[in-house]
Order: sequence, then structure tokens, then C-alpha cells
Amino acid sequence: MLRAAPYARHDIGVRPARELAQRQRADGLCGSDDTSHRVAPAAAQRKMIHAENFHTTTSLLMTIGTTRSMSVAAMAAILLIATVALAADGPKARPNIVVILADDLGYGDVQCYAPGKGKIATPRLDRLAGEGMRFTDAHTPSSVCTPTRYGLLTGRYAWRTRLASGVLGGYSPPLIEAGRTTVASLLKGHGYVTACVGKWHLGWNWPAWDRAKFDDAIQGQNDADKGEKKGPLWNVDWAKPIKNGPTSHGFDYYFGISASLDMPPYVYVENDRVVSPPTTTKKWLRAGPAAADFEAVDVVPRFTREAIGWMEKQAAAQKTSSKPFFLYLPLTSPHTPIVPAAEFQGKSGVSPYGDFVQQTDAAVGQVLDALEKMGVAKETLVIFTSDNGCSPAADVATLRRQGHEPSGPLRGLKSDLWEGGHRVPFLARWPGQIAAGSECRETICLTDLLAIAAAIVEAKLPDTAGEDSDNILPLLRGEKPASRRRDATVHHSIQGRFAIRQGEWKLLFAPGSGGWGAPTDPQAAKQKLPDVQLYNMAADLAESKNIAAENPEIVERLRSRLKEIVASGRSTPGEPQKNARAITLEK
Ligand SMILES: [Ca+2]
Repeated sequence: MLRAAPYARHDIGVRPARELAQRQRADGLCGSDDTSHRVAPAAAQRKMIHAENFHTTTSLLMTIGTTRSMSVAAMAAILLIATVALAADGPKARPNIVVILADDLGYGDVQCYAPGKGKIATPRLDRLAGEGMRFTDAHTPSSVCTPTRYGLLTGRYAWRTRLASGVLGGYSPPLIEAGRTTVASLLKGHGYVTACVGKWHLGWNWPAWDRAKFDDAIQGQNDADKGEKKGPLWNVDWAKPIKNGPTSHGFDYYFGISASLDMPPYVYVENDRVVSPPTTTKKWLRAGPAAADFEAVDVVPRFTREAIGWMEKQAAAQKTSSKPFFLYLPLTSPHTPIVPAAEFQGKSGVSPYGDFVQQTDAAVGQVLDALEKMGVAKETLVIFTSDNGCSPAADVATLRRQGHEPSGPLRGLKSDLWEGGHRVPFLARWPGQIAAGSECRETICLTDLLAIAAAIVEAKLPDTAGEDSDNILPLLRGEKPASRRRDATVHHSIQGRFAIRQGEWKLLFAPGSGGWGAPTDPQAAKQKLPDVQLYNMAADLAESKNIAAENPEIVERLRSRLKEIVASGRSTPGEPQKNARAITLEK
């Protein structure tokens, strides 16, 4: 049953659905009075079913109790049957979990996040928001791909690993440490069947013909390699299995590509095998080995199809088993190459990027429709989010000319420490558990997924897992937690610069954007801008006025907290853990 907990708006920022619906009607946010898509609270129905079962069992036992001829053994047998019947209903309380991760989708690219400023139609995402909870202050742990994906799966900030800045390439060795708990390994260990379909971008070990040459290729892949046949990127035995990929980190099944859609090799991998070996060279930004039939334009539809096919198999299996499923679906859109399918070209009326965003919205719609058709939508927690903000590669100047602001009210873009780099859309739907049309303004982070999963399966995370993960399940259920396990959230930019957010305060350890945005840090240093920036996010969401000089004690408090978070290897209570390298906060 939904728990509409009493709340103080400014304390917690979780609004009951009714108030939000009224507000939406008042200001047009998410833009619809239409409640035809609202779904019945499944958990409430389940509870009623439980109650009926219990009532029937109790009546039966009472009847039996009055029948003196009934043997003790027979009563015990009936009690056992009743217990098994109730227990068999138990696992259904564990939902299927579907996490859809868009690639480089900005905060303002989903229309319900940018009333008046979003010019790209996103009807399916807006509808998802209306059916669940919309977070307005959700952050990726980094403003670029790889570190966010590490954080999402492990509940730990990636800057604690060897990756001090930037991202991995398509040939990089694995970033997730062997034996580290992931969302997938945790859920698999608690009876879930698990799959990842999509862009991995967390590295794995390719089987190389010549390891020394291969290592050279890894080092030079982003600039030196020209993708020539027999060049270093061809130094792979494509027939042999890859190692330490998704199926080594808790996923029963994998279908996808090794990194971004503009990073070779351009091949699909199923589980640990290349589906179709490269025989030619293709180029989307970077040149490299490609399977003859691999085309960038096909990838989003292919992932959507594969994901739905896998879920259909699991839903069919659920008719005879109680195994819930977990699907992690990291899409490659709307990241470069911007390749909307023919039926979406020109559809947005904004730009090819707008068309690709619309295709992403439609792909999410297909997944949601499939859940409905399979009859499992009511038992499925769906989370939709993005791995970082909109990229400058989206041709932002054209978008702005069309009146579309991809970061909505926020400053900056992908790569930056400013909010546009890492504050992202985050929608969650779980009928009967999450109030339809609700909104939460608490600061959350994609690293929280591991603790949510642990809470769902009622597992206690060991001190060595999810060091930066906070269980936000109570927030999803509209409850007010007494306190948050993670009292502050750390942001990290492509250049490896840090920022910390605590309550309304945000302190950036960079004179500029920390990323590609102007002024960059070298430009800011030339302009003699201060080394730190302090903003009050409640008063200045656009990060327009640096008030560090006027608030030295707040700067010091945040600096000191960030030092602790770095040094102790964790931002949640627990035994201190080690980082993989020495970390410099202020550069
Ligand atoms: Ca990305």
C-alpha cells in the first residue's frame, strides 16, 4: 500500500501525488491531466490477496480445530501447505528491476524537466514520470560515461579506482575489480536472473595474439590508430572468448558493444563471444575493425529488440518459477554518432540530435509496452536515467537557436563540474510502491542503485561493497528517512576535478568548468579566477555567483568533509576502505 507519509516540504522535498498533480495542472509541468495511463496499485491488490488467503486458511484451521477426529499429523500437514502457499507468494514481493541508462541525455532534454525550454517531444518519458516519481536533484557520480557506469554498478565512486580522469576505450582492460559486488552479482546471489544489454564501456580483456603489441594499441587507440588492416587494433583473436566482461560481474547474459558507439571495435558481443568477427574497417569518429554488417544506425533498435526478447523469456519462465529478473539496458543514444533511424529523421523539428532523443524516448516506450504486454509491469521497478549531461557534440548552438536548452535551467554540459555535467533526469516507476505523479527533491546519486537493490532483497552490504551507496528506497516510497547514510555527494569532471554537495551548498575545486565548458580551468586561471567556487544551490541553481570569499567557514567545512570522504575510502558509515591510488583534491 502506498505510504503517504506526512512531510515538511522544505525538509525532505517528497511531495504526495495529489499535490503534484494539482501543481502540474497549475503550472503545466509534465503537461497533462490525463490519468488514463495510471495503473492500479499492484502491491495493494497483492496485500488483499494475501489477506484473503490468510482468512481462508484461518477459517479452515478453526473448522479443523473443532473437529476432534482430525489427527495432529493431518493438522500439521495442512499448516505446512498453508505456510508453503504463503511463502510461495513471498518472492513476488521482489520486483523485476529494469534500469535504462541513456547516454549523454541532458537534464532539459526530457520535456517534463524543462517546462517551456524543452522543445523535443518526449511523450513516453513524460508519461513514465506521471506513472512514478520524478527526481529533480539526481546526479551521476561523474560527468562522463565510464566512471558513471562503474559507480552505478558498484555503488562506489570511480575516482577511487585507477581511473583518475577521462574514460576507457573499446580495448581497455576491465575497471571493475575481480570479486567486487555489483548490482548484478548481488541480485543474482539473491535469486534474480540478470542481463546487461547495451554499451558496457567498463573494459574487458580481449584475447590478443601478441600482448605487447596489444598494450601499445590500448595506449594509442584514441589518436594514433588509423584503423588500418593489420594495425594494432587487429591484434585480437576474435574467435576466442573475452575475459572479465559483464558475465564475470554478475550478469547471466550479455549482449552489446564494448564501449561508446564511436569507439572501435565495431562488433556485437554476446556473453563472452564476438557475434560476427570484423572483416573491414569503419569509422564513426574513430576508425577501427568492424563486422561487415555492423551499422551504427541499427544499434539502438537492436538493443531494444534484444532486451525485450530476453525479458519475454524471463517473463515466460516466471509462469513456473518465482525468479525475478534484473535488466540493465545502457543505450548508446543520444551520444555521438548521432544516427536517428529513418523514421525519426526530421521528426523533432529541432535537429538530428532532437530526432535521436525522440528515438530514445520511443525505445523506452517499446520496453514499457513490452512489460505491459507480458503482464509484468505491475511487478517491475523501472528506473530511467542518463549517464551524464548533454554533450557539446550535440550541436548545442543549433539547439539553442531552436529555443531548446539541453541542460534546462542548469549551467554547463557533459564533462563539467557545473550541474549540466552531472544532474540528470531520474524517473522511477513501481506500481503500488511509488506514488504515481510524485516528485522528490532530495539529492541522490546513481551510486545509490546498489543500496536500493540490497534493500529490496533485504541484504546487508558488507563494508567492502557500495562504499558510496545510500539506500533511497524510503524516498521512492514517499517516506521521510530520519537521516541519510550519505550526508554529502561528490561530483567529478572529465579532467578529474572534484566538487562536493552537502544540503544547499556546493563547493567546486576548480577555477573554471573542470571540463570542456568555458571558461576551462586554464582559461579561468589566466583570468585569475579564484581556485574554488561556492554556490548556494537553493538560491542560485544556475551557479551564477561564486560566494566562496564571503563564506570561508562553509568552504572549510565542505573541504574538510571531502578530505574525509576521500581518505576513508567511503562516504557512508562503515569500516574505512582503501582507494587504488593517491588522490589529489586541489590541483
Ligand atoms: Ca555518456
